[in-house]
Amino acid sequence: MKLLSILDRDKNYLLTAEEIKLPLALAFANPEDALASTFVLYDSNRDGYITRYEMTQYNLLVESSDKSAYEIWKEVTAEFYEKDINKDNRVDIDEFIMYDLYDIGKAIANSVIEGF
Ligand SMILES: [Ca+2]
Ligand SMILES: [Ca+2]
Repeated sequence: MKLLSILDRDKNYLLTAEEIKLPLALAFANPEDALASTFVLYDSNRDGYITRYEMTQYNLLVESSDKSAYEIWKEVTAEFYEKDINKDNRVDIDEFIMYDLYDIGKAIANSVIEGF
């Protein structure tokens, strides 16, 4: 799961002012810290790398239950290969941050942000 999908509660790939105000204020203050705290949610054995297995475990926990484990596995595989920039079969914190910041940047550019 991407940070964007946590912020974008109605899942329309646009962030409204209400959706982003608090988390984004925090993220602007320290985007790397905000993402680093997401990273440790995935890295269950705390070795500093997210494996495809760890990402699958996490998504099985947080995804809605109407998806089969196989569907989640397929989604994770696609997301994992996008995130694993140097193709060493694990995602480190730099790869994780780069991927999410790019995504959030796009969403902000797409959004009409009132009062921000
Ligand atoms: Ca790990
Ligand atoms: Ca990697």
